[in-house]
Amino acid sequence: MAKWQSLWVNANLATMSGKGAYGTLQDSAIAVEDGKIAWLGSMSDLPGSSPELANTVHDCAGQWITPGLIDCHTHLLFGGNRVKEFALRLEGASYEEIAKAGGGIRSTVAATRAESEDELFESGCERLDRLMSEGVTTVEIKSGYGLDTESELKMLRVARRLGEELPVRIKTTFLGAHALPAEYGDDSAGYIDLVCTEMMPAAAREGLADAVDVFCEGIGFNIDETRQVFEAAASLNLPIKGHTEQLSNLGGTKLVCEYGALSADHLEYLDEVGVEAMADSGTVAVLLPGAFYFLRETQLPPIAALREHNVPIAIATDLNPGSSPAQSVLMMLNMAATLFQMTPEEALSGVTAHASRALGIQEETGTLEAGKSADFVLWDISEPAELTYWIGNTKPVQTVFGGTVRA
Ligand code: DI6
Ligand code: FE
Repeated sequence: MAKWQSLWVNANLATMSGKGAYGTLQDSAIAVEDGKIAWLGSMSDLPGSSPELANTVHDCAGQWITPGLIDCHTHLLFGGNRVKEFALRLEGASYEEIAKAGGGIRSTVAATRAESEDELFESGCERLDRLMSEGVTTVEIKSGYGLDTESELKMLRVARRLGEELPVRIKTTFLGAHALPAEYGDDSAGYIDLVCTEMMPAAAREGLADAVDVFCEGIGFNIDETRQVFEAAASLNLPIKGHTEQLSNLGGTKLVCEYGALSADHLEYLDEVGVEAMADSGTVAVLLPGAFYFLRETQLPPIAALREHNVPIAIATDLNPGSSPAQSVLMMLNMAATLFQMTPEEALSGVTAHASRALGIQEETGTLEAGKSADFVLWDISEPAELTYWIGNTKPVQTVFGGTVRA
């Protein structure tokens, strides 16, 4: 028999698929060939001794392996920061008041437009490195701080380039409908028209968008405008996601579900009708505890109802300068548990199996299963719940992306 390229032995696997807590396989091994998981199972089922079976053998000495972590909702590319706005909010100004006064997203748009592709790439690299240092192997990156055709395309090109130059999988989302840019005054209709007839088709033509998202909100876009954007996405065969029910309930979640959305995200103000719509359409609920925390929100997302209807729940950083300057996925696991009372197992599913579904890449990554990309992380922990338990500074022993150990 030909040898496998590499083999990890004496590990406990949190496969995040199959039966039992964390889909655990104790005292097990993972074999890798051509960037994929070629085999996994119990040490006692290995068809020979390790050195005979693979060219490279890694002894995990009883440590744990999880799937590579997935941050399925970020706005990782932006110019500047909003530290001054943070100070204003601490003095009592609300996020919405700041947005209405022309600050908020618009101030980041000005700073992002002013940066070159190389500048955006550089700061993006730094943030991405921080996520990757915690075992993240897939990151979704949204546009939405350009808000004119060239600047939106610039953001998406930079996101693609990050995926080409760094050992990480990047999925891009076109979020042209994030806010109304200042030069449009109150001409929302005119701007949505630009998004649908110019920006989105251009992004699609260049293959720059893996999905389309809308900020459906009082300070974002209304239901009719959101529908228009989704119609345009559907005509370009682009999958849909939505920022819905974050600050109020406009019924955006029900709408995204009509379009078979991959995910509906935020959801603090989601009601029972919305939860049922999600269950019917198989849409993933992406919860963003960093934004909940940083905006000092008190309205909790309807976790119990989501559980009851078996809606898969993902967790992400929402990494952005305004509502969630969160650069740690593991910190979000802890917040999901402490703020949302999710179990450590639900939290870990939220950044692995369920996060892959939120990006439509569940056949490729998100669980440890033969045939999937060999994206996994070795941890020096006594049990998987430790990943949720510690607040900050848990680092992997090793991260493997597409079968290659990341430096
Ligand atoms: N909701 C959010 O939390 C981010 N975007 C959105 O639609 C915040 C974006 C920002 O404040 O810059
Ligand atoms: Fe967001």
